[in-house]
Amino acid sequence: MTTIELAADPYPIPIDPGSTALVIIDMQRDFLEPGGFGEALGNDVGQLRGAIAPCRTVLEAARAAGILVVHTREGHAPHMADAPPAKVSRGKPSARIGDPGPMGRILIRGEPGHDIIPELAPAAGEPVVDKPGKGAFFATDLDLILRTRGIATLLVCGVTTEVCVHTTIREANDRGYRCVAVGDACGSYFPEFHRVGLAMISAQGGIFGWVTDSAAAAGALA
Ligand code: TIU
Repeated sequence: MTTIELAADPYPIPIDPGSTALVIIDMQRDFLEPGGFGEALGNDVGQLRGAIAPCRTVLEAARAAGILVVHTREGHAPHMADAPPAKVSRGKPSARIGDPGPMGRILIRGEPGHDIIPELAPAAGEPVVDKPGKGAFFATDLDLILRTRGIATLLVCGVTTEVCVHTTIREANDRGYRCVAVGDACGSYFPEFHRVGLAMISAQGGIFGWVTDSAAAAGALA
């Protein structure tokens, strides 16, 4: 076991690459490109693009270091029997989940909008976890994948900071994983929610985990 120290808030965290996974949350066209779910909810999708390059930096470092990389995607089956009406009917979006859009049916598996953006396309052999909810552990086999590989620590990137990244980190923390959010590799439609979302993770001595940045994470894995 090799241990490396990763600079983070609220204090540096020792990392064993052999028991560490990179989890990239929902870097899908539906959230990052015009015409998808994020825009249908009334959001400026351009707010998320700053997370792409930092995500790529960490992804390349993780691949070079040989650590497990897991990608997640939020979405529903074409029949939508897994889409709770309470989720589908929420708010006043310009298009609802399952409606046709320029990238296919909104947030539906198999449609172009559901794909991960090309810049962060999964490599062969990297697990892609399809999730119906905001958290990546709910109704998925993520916990089984991580435990099977002996993973204890998660580096977490993706979108959006205060929604799917936060929910996943909270779920993981309760399951006993050490979570490190890679702050600049996360993004929100609301800069203030991004800032406060990260602060909420590392506050109180790291109540949900740690926060680092892409340069520190990539440097530690090099
Ligand atoms: N709306 C929003 O901020 N996020 C989501 O609906 N899903 C994810 O965060 N992936």
